[in-house]
Amino acid sequence: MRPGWRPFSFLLGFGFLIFSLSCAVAADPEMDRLLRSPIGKDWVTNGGNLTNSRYSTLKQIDTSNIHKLKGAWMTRLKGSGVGGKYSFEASPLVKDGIMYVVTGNDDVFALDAKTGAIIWEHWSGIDQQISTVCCGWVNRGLAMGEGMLYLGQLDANVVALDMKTGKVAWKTPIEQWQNGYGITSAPLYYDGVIYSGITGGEFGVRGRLTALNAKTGEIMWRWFTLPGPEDIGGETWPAGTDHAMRGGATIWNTPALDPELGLIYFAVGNCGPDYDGSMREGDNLFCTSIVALKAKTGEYAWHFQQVHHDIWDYDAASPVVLFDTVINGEPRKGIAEAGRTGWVYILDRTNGKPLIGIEEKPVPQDPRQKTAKTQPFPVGDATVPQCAELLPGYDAAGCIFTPFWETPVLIQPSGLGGTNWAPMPYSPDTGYFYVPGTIRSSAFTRYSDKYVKGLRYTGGGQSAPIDSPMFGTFTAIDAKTNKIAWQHKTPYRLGGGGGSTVTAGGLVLRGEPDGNFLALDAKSGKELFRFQTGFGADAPPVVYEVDGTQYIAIATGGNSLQGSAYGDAVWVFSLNGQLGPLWPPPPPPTVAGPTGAIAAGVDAIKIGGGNVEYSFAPARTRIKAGTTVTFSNVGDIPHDATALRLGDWTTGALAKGESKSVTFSKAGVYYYICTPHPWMYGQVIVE
Ligand SMILES: [Cu+2]
Repeated sequence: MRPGWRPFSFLLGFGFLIFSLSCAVAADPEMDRLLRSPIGKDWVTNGGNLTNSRYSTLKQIDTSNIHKLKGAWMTRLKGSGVGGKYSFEASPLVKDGIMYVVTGNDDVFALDAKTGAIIWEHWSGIDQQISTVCCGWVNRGLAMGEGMLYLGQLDANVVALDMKTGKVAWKTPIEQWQNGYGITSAPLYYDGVIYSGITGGEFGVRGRLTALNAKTGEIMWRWFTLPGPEDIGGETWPAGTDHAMRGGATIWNTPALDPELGLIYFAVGNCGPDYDGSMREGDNLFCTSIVALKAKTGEYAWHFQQVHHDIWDYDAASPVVLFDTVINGEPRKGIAEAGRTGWVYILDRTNGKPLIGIEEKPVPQDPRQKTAKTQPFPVGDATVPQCAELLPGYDAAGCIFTPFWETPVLIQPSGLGGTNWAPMPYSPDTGYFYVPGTIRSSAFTRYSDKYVKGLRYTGGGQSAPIDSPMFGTFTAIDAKTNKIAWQHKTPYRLGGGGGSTVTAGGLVLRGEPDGNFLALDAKSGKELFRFQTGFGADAPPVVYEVDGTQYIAIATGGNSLQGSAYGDAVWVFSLNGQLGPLWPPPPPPTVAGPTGAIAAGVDAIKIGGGNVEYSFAPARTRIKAGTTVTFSNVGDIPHDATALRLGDWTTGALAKGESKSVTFSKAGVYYYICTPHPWMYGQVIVE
């Protein structure tokens, strides 16, 4: 042995001792233990535990007795987040008999999980004028630890509340909403750190994961999803330009974390500008990717890109799911994510390599869009159709990865489909993922767009043709093969809101946009239970236990993008519940286009009124030829009215309070949309 090794090894040993001491004093060891454990009595983080698998080990309620389920309680949250501009998608958290839930207005309520009585409430007081909300006012949930609750707000603040009182403990802006940023994802708490994503992919932002000290709110590190020229991935953007600095790549959902591997995982959203790839030649990392970082330091570990050089708004927006499996007799550590492409991407979470197989295949090219030569095609089945039919009035239709330029091209998947923000659970009993999907065609077009800080920057648009069908699928995907085990066609689009949860009692639990809460047999898909909640049921359920009784909870408050009935209710079910169903609310639309009665002779159309924001009122009007119609923005964010077919007119962007008039001289049926919010439809019938 060489001299000099001894003091060196002594120093090493000493360093190790300090390190283990600092590990031993975890800030909240009980919470860390619950987060690492299978999901039991408490539901302590958005995805149930660090895996995001949403698999509850509770089995008092099972396939044999689910038919006896009734409402245990239903509580209205005092009008918080009620209105067409909001979505209620949060997973309630439950710990020690208390439920914590956040609404689309970032308001937080603590409820007695047994009775539904409100214990405290925290009103966010959030600025109602935020003009950079992309896709409805929504908050997907909370995190908890160290006696605090954590939430990300639409104004890009991360906030900590005292769990006992709801009082603000700290508040950290991780960006400014005026620059296009916001937060809609539930944060993740683990080992003294809060991890938060950020939104703004439609506003030319630079996406990032932010790690904050859970005790103080201090920002510890940031990892940018868009690399600088010298960073890993920097070569996938054109040299000498700064397009990467406004390339979107936001994080829409809660990360997962593997404490043994020391890695944090998350899905990254679409590239910006969404539909114009002409100036950003290259694969554009880390848009539409699954990324793994070292959880302590934020150092890059690996990535897998689902769509190269995205021009279709094909986010990876659903939370990543960690699962363990056996393939060819070998135990493997898996990670999976359901994409907007309609595929589930299944990888080895130690290294990011495909676990089952994903092939790079040549795809159609358009040099103007600088399309990638190949795209990844996962082995197995897609959960939604990936080709669009040609419809009257359109020149072109194509399949997934078909490019487009200024002439509209019909493509599937589109809109919120295949799977958007909704979570996908995994059951170790069945070995299935449960995947919600949206089926809809849209016409994609590219136009040139100028980047202005804080304004929309999408470089094109997509809208579903008038009267074209919109519906969904709910699919069990076998994790060993990536093939469909069973599939239901659903009357409404799934995968925007919603999502499901699976239990050791053999049940898959989910809401339906028409207000129904459903329980299915996890193995066969057979529907076992259906209960009308009275409001759009577009949130993923959670499962918990208090005093020996198992409960199932779901937030029912509708969804602005689905058009499901809004409200402010939390429903909780149990086997000894006493409450029956409510009257069904109006169902969401199943074809694209304007809805509602045709107003006679109305020539003043309000945009964004009545707290609905994403609407024209009246949406349909019948007028005489030669009438001048005035469009007025009475909402909070910029809107427009732009011809969809027949004619070529637009009001241009109207800020709050602005109006513009359009004269309709010729008879005909004129459809229009709001270009930043293409799910807003209007119709002028001219006679
Ligand atoms: Cu709009």
